[in-house]
Amino acid sequence: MYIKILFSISLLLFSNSLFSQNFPDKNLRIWYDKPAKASINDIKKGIDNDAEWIKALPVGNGFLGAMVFGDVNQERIQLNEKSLWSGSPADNNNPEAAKYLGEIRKLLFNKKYKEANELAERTQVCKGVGSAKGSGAEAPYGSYQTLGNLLLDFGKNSAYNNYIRELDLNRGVVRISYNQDGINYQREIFASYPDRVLVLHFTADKKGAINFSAMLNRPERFATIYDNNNLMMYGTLSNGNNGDGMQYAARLKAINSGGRVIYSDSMITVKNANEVTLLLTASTNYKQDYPNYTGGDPKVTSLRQMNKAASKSYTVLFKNHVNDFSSLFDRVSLNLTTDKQDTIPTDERLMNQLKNADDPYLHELYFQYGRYLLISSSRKGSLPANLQGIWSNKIQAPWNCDYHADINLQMNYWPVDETNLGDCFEPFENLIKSLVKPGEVTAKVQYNASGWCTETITNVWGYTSPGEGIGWGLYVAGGGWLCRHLWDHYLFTMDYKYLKSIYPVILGAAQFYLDWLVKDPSTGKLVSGPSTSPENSFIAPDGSINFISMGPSNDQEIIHELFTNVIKASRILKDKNPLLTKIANALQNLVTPRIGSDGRLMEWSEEFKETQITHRHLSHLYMLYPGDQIDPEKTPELAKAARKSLEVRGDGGTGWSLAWKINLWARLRDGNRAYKLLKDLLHPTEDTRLGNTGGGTYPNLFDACPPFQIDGNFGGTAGIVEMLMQSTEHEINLLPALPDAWQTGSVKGICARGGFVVSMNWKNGELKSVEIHSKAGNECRIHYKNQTVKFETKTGNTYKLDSQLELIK
Ligand code: FUC
Repeated sequence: MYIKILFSISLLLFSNSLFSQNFPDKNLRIWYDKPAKASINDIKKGIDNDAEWIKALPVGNGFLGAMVFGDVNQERIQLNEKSLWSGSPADNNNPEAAKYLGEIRKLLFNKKYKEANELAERTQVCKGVGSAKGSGAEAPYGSYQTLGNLLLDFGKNSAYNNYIRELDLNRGVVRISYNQDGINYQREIFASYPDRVLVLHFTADKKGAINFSAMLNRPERFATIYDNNNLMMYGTLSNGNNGDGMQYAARLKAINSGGRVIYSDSMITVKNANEVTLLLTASTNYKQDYPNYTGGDPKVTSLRQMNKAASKSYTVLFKNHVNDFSSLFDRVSLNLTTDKQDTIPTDERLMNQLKNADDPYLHELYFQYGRYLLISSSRKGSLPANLQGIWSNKIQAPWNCDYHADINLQMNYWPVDETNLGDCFEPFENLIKSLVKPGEVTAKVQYNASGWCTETITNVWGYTSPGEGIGWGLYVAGGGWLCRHLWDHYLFTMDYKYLKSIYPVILGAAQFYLDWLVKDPSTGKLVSGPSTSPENSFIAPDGSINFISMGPSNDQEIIHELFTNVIKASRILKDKNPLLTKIANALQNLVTPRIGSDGRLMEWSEEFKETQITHRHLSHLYMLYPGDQIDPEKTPELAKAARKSLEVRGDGGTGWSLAWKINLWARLRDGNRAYKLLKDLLHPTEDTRLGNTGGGTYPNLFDACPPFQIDGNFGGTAGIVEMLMQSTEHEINLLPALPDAWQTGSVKGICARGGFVVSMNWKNGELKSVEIHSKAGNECRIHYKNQTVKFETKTGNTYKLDSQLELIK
């Protein structure tokens, strides 16, 4: 391969980019000309309507989340606090499991799949009720739960006009405006990270025109009281053992100019005010081996937060929020169309796609919305984004709204570094670190192994045991997959201190697999098992349907990648741990996936027929994406096999499955197919029934699994990056999968592995110029079409290359 070496020593460029003139920043908004129905009388009776909830607009600061309905006469703000979980820590490790491992492996090696699966189902699942099959609200596993509702009654019934409800993506603010009885009203709502408060600001263009009552409620387990000049809602959730679990408190305060504010134990009444600011704070006594959750009294914590926020004016709160939010959001801009006309409400835009219209502006919006959602649901100090980010209106949430480590949790963080939101990674890092201790117990009890492991599901209580069924709950590769993201974050940041802090975690995971892997007696090679290829099943030669086998491709790929990364990390850190020799030896002896007789990449070590050929999971394609062991140019045979697998799998599936496919097709350099999948992901739907097909997008642009699941949003955002730029630790590949529909455009501020920030523009499908900012002073290697160049960089400097990949002086 020919690589041109560019000399950049004297070519250091503008630290303040001139180039940015080519990137018109847009004011992006999602907007509607009608409210989502608040139906607060139904809500008071405990009747919720998901069909309206998926029209409401989300705000969040990583700790607090809210869904704003924007109804005129009665408003509903559905509330969340990220740590609000029922349940409690529990021991679900199965002490009987380890002694059957040998027998199950033997059965599998002897191709007695049915017997092995039956024995595994009896012996390898967790002890106790586990996640209660995704209905854990009253079990120790628990469920993430809604904090409740802020319900506003404006006491009016008259008609209104000029209605607009919008989410201003650049500022992270929801705005509602309308005219009623000749008066122009406006509401502004945001969740502030610096001030840890939800803020609602009400104005009108006529004095004394603001009247409403405000209540707090919850579907269960709540009381309200007047306390310290606040309306306070508080309660205690179930610990899953018929006892008291987590405590929470939420506080509401009204600050008025003009008129009056009257508090009672059940509501706040605002009369004839000119302007009102409502502040809402909330907290729980969550305490776990996790930074920042120290278990304080939530009534005290929420009061402290309230008093702090209330000492600031609305203008200051607004400014603090916008500065904070925009400092993250504005790092990246994407332009796929010169059409800045934003005259079509977002729900109509979604529907218009059915008329087969290409709408690159919608793709820009969707891309940036993913970034908006990540900033809103994952901030330093908070828990990571769960299955619904931070937004759930349920007491029993779908799948407990937990953390699934067989794709979903990882997908939530696919766009984090690429889209310049590395600051939002910390909650994920901390969750993974917090799993080491309980995961060591699971490794020991369940498998008699050292190191740590975790499986398909986890919650805020440190759950690392398998689930209750082998088909979906047994997945020892979960921990290894999580570790990919710890290492990958290093590749983006090149932060030595960070690498040091995660090294013991990835080494501990590798240690587990060293104990776990066994020699296949027929080949002498190392295989993982008994294990599943996430949630897929196969038909054994005797016709039985089975989940577990030895050496499923996904396990082998993940373990291979982990061992490789641990060795790389050890070299950087100059670690000489004796385990490393063992890891290096095991790596040499590890089975890697094969291509089957039908040309597909094999999902299992044998050519089994899958029960469902179009299954939503794409686990064996892990090494194509998120992994990087398959590349059309470097490993063309494997790439061809992966393509065949994808073709046969088809284009259907859940939202997250479609999102994964965007990334996979982009990695195969097929921009038009990736684009097709993006359009499939954006297919409008209002179906909220739990299912494993029918993915699409709700009117508020939330991803439909269905039901709402946020992974598809994040996977979609990551996929758009993959279409425009791909990177490994060695190379940045520009416009690798540009679809015909995006022939002209620009992107600013996306990040590449190796510590680079990339901005570029292209016209008629051809690169015009690219700007590379070096954060770590690494050598930069750029690939575009069939050209590769490389040049030295200095930390903090920016380099500009023209369409021929020549450095511009
Ligand atoms: C995995 C998927 C399901 C769903 C659930 C939360 O188990 O197979 O489709 O996304 O996670």
